[in-house]
Amino acid sequence: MVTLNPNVQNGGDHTYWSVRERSSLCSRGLLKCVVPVLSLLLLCALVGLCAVGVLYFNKGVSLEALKKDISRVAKRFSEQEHNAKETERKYEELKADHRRVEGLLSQCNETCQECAQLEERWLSFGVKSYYFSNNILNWEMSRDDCTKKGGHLVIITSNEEQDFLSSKSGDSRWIGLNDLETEGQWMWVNNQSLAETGVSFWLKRPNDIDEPDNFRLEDPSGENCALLLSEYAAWCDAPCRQRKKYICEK
Ligand SMILES: [Ca+2]
Ligand SMILES: [Ca+2]
Repeated sequence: MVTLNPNVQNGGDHTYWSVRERSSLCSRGLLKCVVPVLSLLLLCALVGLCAVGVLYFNKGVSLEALKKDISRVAKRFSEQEHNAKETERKYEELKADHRRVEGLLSQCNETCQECAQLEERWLSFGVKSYYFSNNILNWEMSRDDCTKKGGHLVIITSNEEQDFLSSKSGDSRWIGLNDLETEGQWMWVNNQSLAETGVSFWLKRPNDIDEPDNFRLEDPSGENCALLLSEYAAWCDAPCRQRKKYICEK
């Protein structure tokens, strides 16, 4: 510590001002050292603050982008979910269509098989073939259907033929015999009379009226068409408008 005496002259003045100058110089040097350091620190602080600001901004931007991405993904997921449900709905519809088509195909196959069976229902006996219908028609429609099939209602001309048809018939069936034109005058569909063929198989009832009886209770016009009764292996006359199975021949 330097103690200065203001009363000291000459040499004393020199010492006093030297100390003051040194002190002043030292303060200025210290100031010169501190200011840059403080400036540097301030600069660093500013840079740091800017860096933090940039980072914060970037994080904010990233967060916004992330939110947008999440929103986009959620929207896409929702669309995919909707598409999946739509696809599932269409799949169920296709399955229903498939079942329906299978049903139709099955019906078609059954029909085709039935057609094939009908075609195969032409049974051969001797030199002739016989068709035993599954459908039922009145006598005239039966006659016409046999014609469409390339044949005619059956004409029975022998015991063997009668036995064969009776054994295969399984039901009452129209045959090609009628007395439509003249009551009691039975004619085959080829215009040959029953008397000409030489054989007949009318049902006989020991204790009742034999066939043909031209019974008129059901049809006042009588019974003018002939049925083969497989149960009795015999014939009867019946109202022509009745719907029955029938036998074609070709
Ligand atoms: Ca008759
Ligand atoms: Ca009768």
